[in-house]
Amino acid sequence: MRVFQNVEDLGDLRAALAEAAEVKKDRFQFQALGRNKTALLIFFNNSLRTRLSTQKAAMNLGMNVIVLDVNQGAWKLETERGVVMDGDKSEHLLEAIPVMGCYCDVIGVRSFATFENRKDDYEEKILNQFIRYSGRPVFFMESATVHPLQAFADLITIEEYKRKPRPKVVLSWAPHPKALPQAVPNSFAQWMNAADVDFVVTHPEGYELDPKFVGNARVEYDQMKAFEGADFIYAKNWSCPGVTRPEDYGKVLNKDMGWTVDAAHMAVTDNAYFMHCLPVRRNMIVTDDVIESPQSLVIPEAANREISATVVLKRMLESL
Ligand code: AN0
Ligand code: CP
Repeated sequence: MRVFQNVEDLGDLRAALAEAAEVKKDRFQFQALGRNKTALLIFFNNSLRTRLSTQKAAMNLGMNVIVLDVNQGAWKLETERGVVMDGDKSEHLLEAIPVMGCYCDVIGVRSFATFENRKDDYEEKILNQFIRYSGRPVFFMESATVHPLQAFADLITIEEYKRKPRPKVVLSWAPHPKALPQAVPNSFAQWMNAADVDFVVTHPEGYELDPKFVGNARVEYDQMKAFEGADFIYAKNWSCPGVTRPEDYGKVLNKDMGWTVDAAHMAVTDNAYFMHCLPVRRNMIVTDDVIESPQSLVIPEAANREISATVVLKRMLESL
């Protein structure tokens, strides 16, 4: 595997889930694969889980790991061609990327949406430059539009906890004070569409996800109705994707606290599990009692980030 961005990059999803279960039985069984190989993890944005779980995954496989926080200690990077670099940016991405490629065998990159320009974000301008110019396999650690390591971990978690062959999974928008990217809901929708689940998306009007990710998934604007009989509730805030009104891209259009996932919402489900990728703002997205309940899977989900990253790095090492 040379690029890990979309669910299709894993090929057969059942086989990938079986591989994840195999890795989970003994996460150190492939130590020899990574000997004398180096993973470089580049962060343009903050992270707790992705940073730790991906580093751990690389170590499980016997790799060496270098982590670079671009905004702490590296030169400030220009990303546009044609710019006269007389400002505060000392280096261009077009030199920095191949240089980074010299020191590693695989590269992971986190670079969030900037919300400056929908087209640039949805064309994955930054990550595509890493793919093109690094000369290395590249895996997405949350890009402008996708967070596949999270979605893979979420699917592993659903596989582990489902109580029926085809569970009802609901992706629910929830309120948040700041504008957040669409990467997590985009990938979650893409992966659920590929998995064997009954998938429903619920959000206020104006928050329609890009058709490229949401596909033909059922959209229900009445959140309570969407929750009825659900087996898994996956809460997440996202800012306006700008599908119907491009001028609203990246804006916070709604802060309606009626969408916060609380006990009354959970009561209409089929004793559903609660999921969130974290970090989560309590009593905005979800109430204390729901996230602390026995039905909350937020910690097992985070733990499975190590498993999804181990499978992805293993696949990349096998293709070197
Ligand atoms: C990010 C987001 O919503 O995409 C990262 C989530 C994994 N969250 C924040 O920036 C708070
Ligand atoms: N879920 C997730 O990716 O968390 P971090 O932003 O802390 O890496």
